Amino acid sequence: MLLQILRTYLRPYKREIGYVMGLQLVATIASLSLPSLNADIIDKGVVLGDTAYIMRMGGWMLGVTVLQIACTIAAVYLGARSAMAFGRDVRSGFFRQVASFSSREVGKFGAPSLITRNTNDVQQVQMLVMLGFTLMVSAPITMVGGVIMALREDVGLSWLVAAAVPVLVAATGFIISRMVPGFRRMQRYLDDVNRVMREQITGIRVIRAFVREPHESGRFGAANDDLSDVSIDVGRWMSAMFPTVMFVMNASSVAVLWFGGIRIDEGLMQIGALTAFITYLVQILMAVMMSTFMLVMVPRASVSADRIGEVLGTSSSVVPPEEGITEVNTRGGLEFREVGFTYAGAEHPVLCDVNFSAAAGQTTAIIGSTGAGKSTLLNLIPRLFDVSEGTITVDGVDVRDFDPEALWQRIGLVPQKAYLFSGTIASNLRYGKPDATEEEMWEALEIAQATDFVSAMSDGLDSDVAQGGTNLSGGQRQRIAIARAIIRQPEVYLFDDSFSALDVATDARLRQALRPVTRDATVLIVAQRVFTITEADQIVVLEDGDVVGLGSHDELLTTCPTYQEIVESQLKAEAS
Ligand code: DGT
Ligand code: MG
Repeated sequence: MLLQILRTYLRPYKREIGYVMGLQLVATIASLSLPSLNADIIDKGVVLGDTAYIMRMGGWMLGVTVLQIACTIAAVYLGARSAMAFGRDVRSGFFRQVASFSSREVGKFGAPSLITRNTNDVQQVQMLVMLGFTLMVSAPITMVGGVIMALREDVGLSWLVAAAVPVLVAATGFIISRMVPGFRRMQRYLDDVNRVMREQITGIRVIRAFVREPHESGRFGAANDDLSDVSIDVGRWMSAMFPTVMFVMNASSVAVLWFGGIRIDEGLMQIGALTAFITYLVQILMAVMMSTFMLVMVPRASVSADRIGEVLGTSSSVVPPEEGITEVNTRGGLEFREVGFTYAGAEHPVLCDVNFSAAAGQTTAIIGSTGAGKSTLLNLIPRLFDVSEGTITVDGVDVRDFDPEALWQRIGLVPQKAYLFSGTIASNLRYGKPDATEEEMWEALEIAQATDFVSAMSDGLDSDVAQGGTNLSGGQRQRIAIARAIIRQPEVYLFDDSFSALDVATDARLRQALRPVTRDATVLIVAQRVFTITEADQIVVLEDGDVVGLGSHDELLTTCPTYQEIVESQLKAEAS
């Protein structure tokens, strides 16, 4: 999965990657030539007292150094830019994929997990890409080239390279193998901390009300302790890393000096060659260490890549048609034909054999106890889910044959949980109609009985709305959501229990004001209060997903026992 993501998302940056590799190649060769030049200066210049030679070679060294620095800077700059662009592309691809999901897929992953995947996990892969850019070329060339150059300086000491490299690999490999499981656990505990924290923030009022703070602090404390314990554990090994590497490097430098000294004594080697040999050895060991370090990141990044790929590879269960219908000339209202629906993973269907039709200009009410499947029924119309059986038609066309945009354009949904976006009242209303004028907005607010409180807010239409609309009351939120649907002037209005948070008088006024607006539209109202729906053209009575009654208020009163029960219970509640 890692490879696949890298291949797909790095393809547009092929050219940049080529440049990075080229620059790295030049920089690596330059840095490999420096110690050998230095050795020449010492052996042929300093020892013989040839100042001109020293100046000339010194100039060369300076030039090579400048070249190396310039190439490295350019390579790091280009590499970082490409790696960041790679991350941006993955995130945007991820976002587009998630945006195409239906509620079913979002429910499968869960919102918090989707967020971590698109931030933290992408970052892990991005980090690997960045490190890869730096090391891909320089590490192998330094290792191979370093060995060749060191041998050129002195073959007699080559066994030191052969000894130091395996020691370093073994030492760092051991330390890293201790850290990897820690990394993995760290990721999981990080998830836990995030989850507990999230739950607490969203549930803070409930926690206060039920005096659960000590319990919740304990829960957070446990997750937090787990995370810090494993971090400390990893940190301990990490802190052992640097001294170990330095020890191996310094010990091998000492060994080079020791054995090199003997060889110099015997006249087999020159001083310059010795210094160059040490530098090459350090360069080789550095390259080995960095490569090992990169190898650690591979399992981590591949776990992340799997998590990203899982989302990228999930296609929405609500598939838009290849060539969706955009134009329909007839206005045929809405029809449910033998509709059945089962939630993914659920044993029993939530809706069975639902049949009814609602013509344009008609109001259909849906009533039933909680959990009867009313919201589910409404959500099937804009294809938040797709029916498991049967068909739903709007204007005589199966909703699955519509172009999604065209379908949604026809529908104004006021969800049961009125969700508002952070921004202003106006920006929220513009979700319904992007080019709405101020007059249109006030008009919609007037119908939704929201004018009073919006004009009472300090900035009117430009008043701030917090994320989720939390700075408004439930009833205020509902009315803004209703205005958002009205402003769009759809053909089909879907009100999911949208009047429940309104007092009886406001409810009545709102419905009164809605009547002229919805004259030619199909209206579906889910309601709890019988009072809200007595005037509806037809009432659908749902019980456990079955339609047990269909007709007007008066008809149902005589024919449908379930409806009678609901009416009676509400009358009794009112009387008492
Ligand atoms: P309400 O709003 O409390 O008056 O109830 P309804 O009638 O709107 O009920 P609805 O359609 O939300 O739920 C019907 C049944 O479906 C209920 O047993 C819970 C279940 N259900 C609702 N949403 C989901 C879901 O996302 N996944 C699964 N597996 N089941 C769900
Ligand atoms: Mg509901």
